[in-house]
Amino acid sequence: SLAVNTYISSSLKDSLKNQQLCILQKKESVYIEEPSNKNGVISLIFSLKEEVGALAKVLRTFEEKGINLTHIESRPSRLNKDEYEFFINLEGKNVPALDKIIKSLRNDIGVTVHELSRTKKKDTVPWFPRSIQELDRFANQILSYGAELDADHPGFTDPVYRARRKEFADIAYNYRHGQPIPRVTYTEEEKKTWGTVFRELKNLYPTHACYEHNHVFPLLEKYCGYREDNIPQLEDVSKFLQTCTGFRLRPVAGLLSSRDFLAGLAFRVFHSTQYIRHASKPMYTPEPDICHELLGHVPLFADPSFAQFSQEIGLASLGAPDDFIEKLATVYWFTVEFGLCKEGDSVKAYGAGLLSSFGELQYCLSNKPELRPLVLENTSVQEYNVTEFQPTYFVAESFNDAKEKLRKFAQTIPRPFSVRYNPYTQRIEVLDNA
Ligand code: HBI
Ligand code: NLE
Ligand code: FE
Repeated sequence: SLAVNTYISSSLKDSLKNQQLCILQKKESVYIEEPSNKNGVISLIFSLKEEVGALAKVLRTFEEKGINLTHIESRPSRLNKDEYEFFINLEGKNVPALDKIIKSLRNDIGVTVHELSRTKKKDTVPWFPRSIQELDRFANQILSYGAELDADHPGFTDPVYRARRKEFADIAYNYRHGQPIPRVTYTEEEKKTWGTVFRELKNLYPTHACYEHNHVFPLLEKYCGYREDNIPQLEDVSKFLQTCTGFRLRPVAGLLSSRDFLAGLAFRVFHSTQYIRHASKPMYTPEPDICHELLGHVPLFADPSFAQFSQEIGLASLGAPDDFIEKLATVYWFTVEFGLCKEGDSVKAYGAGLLSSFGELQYCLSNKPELRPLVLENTSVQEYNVTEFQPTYFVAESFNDAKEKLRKFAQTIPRPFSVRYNPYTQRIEVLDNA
């Protein structure tokens, strides 16, 4: 079992850090220790009756089990005049062997052994939420483009837009699990931006979007108020998704770190922005906005198989090492966000970043970008930028092929424990493999 132990502050670094994404609010993260104790130093004190060869006998036990002593001191015992005490340090690489030695010293040779310390290896498992309520901790861990805007953002010099973004950020910061998502009255300008994006995309979907997306879209029009003249409310969409697949939305002020974002998926929670892109650039924005979430992501979360797959990716990410998270986020980027797949003789878009940008949706199926087959060994280490049209896309044999590949990749995670989600308690159960 994993003991919550040390608290070290974490820098929210992941693949997005290369882009000029600054960190708005850093928070201390809790780290838990690895259950095994592979390279720690172990200190023991044992006492022996003064007798020829007594020490040698004990040392031979360590030798036989291949355990290296790094330090030894002796002193006469103060309690028992005819005894000596030995203080030793040894390398704690082979803990099971050591446990056997201590047992044998005590039982077979009759030595008194005091275990002083097992200083733990500094290797730690990153903190991860164990219950759905704990997702509340992510609220103020937003990478750039939260309430503050970077200088190159189209809304940077627009004070009205900036004030509006602050209102949305406050909703997200104050939101707690279980509350209804506050409804927002969108301004005429915001509705106009949505209308443009909605109209342009709706024209492209029949020819450019994958089957699954086109299949669900009419349901969202029927049940969630998806219309050119209406920006749907997150609360209504969240309720709808819960009836389809148990996925729910929670409002977020901006881009989360990959680790936090993926962790939400383990609980079937999708972090969704609520603000809309700046009116001056409807056809493409680098950051997620309500158009991206509702038009790009939501349709697929209503699909049971995609929902299951998304949760598996989330579960695989919990407590995973940083380099694995980076790779997982990269394949997520080239599949869930920017993936293309074959459908009969044609190629279609299933990536949410494509399905929410009428600029990039047209571009990705033009002859301009480079298309490569989806091979995760290559895809997982591909560099990418997050602020412009992608120069390269990876094409899966089918939407299911992409899901299967990413699912297999997620199962390769190096972790000394496994996790499963208990939907009744909405908690993660950790199974110790050590
Ligand atoms: N944060 N709010 C938010 N929305 C996303 O879609 C999102 C994110 N952080 C990272 C991310 N997506 C992915 O591109 C991967 O890094 C996991
Ligand atoms: N470029 C997308 C859009 O304009 O809708 C958003 C991508 C978010 C990762
Ligand atoms: Fe996205």
